[in-house]
Amino acid sequence: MVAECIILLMGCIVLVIPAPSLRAKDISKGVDWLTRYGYLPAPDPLTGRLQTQEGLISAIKTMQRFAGLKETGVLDKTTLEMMQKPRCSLPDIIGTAEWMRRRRKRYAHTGIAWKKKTLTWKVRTFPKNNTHLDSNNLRTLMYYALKVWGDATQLTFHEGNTVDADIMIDFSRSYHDDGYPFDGPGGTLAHAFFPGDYAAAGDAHFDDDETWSYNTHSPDYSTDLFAVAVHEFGHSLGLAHSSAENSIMKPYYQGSVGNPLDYHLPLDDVYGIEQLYGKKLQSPGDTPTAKTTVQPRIPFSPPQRTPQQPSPNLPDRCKANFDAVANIRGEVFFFKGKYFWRLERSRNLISFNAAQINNFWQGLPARLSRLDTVYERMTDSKIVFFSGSKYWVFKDTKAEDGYPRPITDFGLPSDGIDAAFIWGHNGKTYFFKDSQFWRYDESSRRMDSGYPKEISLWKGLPPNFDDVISWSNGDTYFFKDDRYWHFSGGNIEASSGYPKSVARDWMYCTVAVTDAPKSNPKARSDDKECTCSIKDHASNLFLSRILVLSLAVTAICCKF
Ligand code: NFH
Ligand code: ZN
Ligand code: ZN
Repeated sequence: MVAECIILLMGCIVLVIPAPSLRAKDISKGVDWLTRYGYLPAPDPLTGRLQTQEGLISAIKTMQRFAGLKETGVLDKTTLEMMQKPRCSLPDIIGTAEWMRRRRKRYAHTGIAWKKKTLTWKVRTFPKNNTHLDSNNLRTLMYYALKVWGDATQLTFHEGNTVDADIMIDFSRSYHDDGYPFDGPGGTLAHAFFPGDYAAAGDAHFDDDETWSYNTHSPDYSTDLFAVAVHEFGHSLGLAHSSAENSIMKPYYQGSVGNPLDYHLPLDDVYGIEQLYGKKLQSPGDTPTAKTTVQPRIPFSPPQRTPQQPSPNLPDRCKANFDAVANIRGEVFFFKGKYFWRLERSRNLISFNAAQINNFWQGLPARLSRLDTVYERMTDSKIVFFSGSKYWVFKDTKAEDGYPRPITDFGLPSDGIDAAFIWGHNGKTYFFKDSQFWRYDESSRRMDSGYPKEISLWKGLPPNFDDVISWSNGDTYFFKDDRYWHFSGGNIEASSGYPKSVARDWMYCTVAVTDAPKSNPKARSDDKECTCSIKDHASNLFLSRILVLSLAVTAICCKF
């Protein structure tokens, strides 16, 4: 019974084997129970169905572990019976009315907070092979990452010397004695334990197989420790993931957040943490006493930057001519050879220097010399990579088992394609090769009839282009060499003034170009009216998506 009353929630995504099919009534009962008792945070509209299901399995496992049951991740008979037993005081933590009210917010929290306002922390183990961060800098970074939360609440943090500090910080790799092994470079970067009365509560673990750095656009494609630490400490204090656009509690790493000294919590996170610990009474600068007590005791020396000499083997981003371009969760990835660049949602390039595909996307053959196209699948947010006659399906940054498979699975010619994307106006996947294109329906996993058609239907577009993406507002961008074309909304004719320079408008290069005035790919000044009428049937799933995507679009083209 005691074990039953402990809640341990991992603030991370744990990959698990999918559960065999369960009865709908049992699932809904189980979900209710897990949500009521805080094992399952509010569903995340951003990450969608798949992660919710995985979150569910992981929550079931946690529940099973603490109930002393076999950790199957399945709502079997024993688990459901256990859920029907009487409970201790936990339901008071997340009252139904309060819970429903909170669910309308983007942020989510566990409802479980520390009962004290002063917390201690300690770095127990340091990164093993890190030249960027010595232990003093690392501790300073942790100090600032906690201070971010302290500045928004009445919480204060003290670096402790004992092994029983509230927030123990470790750098570990692979298996490290908590049942949540890390996964090597890339993938999961860190995890943290929510507050509670158990030993690991509040602790934060960072995957020591990552290359950690801070406030630097490092050439080795390192991960910004400060950004990840702020996220993890949010979990340590009781926050779950948020779907808000600019929240640090989003489940995806969003790149460096810049200088720790200038960083302020996004509003969504301020609201979230205030719900748990109350508002800050005075603004941080107002209290001289607070100021003296929170001054760092450790020096904050500038990062040791690796000299940024472009390696002769690395591709030049300003030459553009990308193999593939993909919009993955709102970020744009440009692939060339074995390398890629990543443009954050804020339109910052994470690094001017190319990163190795295999360091981030795991499961492609090391010898693969180039990709043809990449797209994020509408139905389950998995990412599909095409190269030659083969394709791979990725869940987050890892290839799933069973791949590569032949692209003839899609009904495509076996010798490779040029481009693929999801057209925001009908949710269909389009494949392009030479002067032809196909339309594919992901839900029925079939090519629509009447295809291939001629690319010339998209007016103003060259054949054999490199790739195509859709933008979050429903617009489409086609890329070929150093040029790109813009198609507004559901238009089938390129906007006027295009093509423009990819290097200049996407890659932050200064280039001599001949086209019209400097433009921002987001700008809609040269939009044309859509000329066709609504024809395509939209599924329910798609409808909800299209509402977000294209409120401004009045017509959908039927030609395709
Ligand atoms: C993370 N998490 O590692 C990622 N996400 O973006 N890799 C999360 C931490 C980031 C811990 O509390 C895990 O939530 C991965 C995957 C948000 C700092 C999305 C691939 C799982 C680059
Ligand atoms: Zn997280
Ligand atoms: Zn761990």
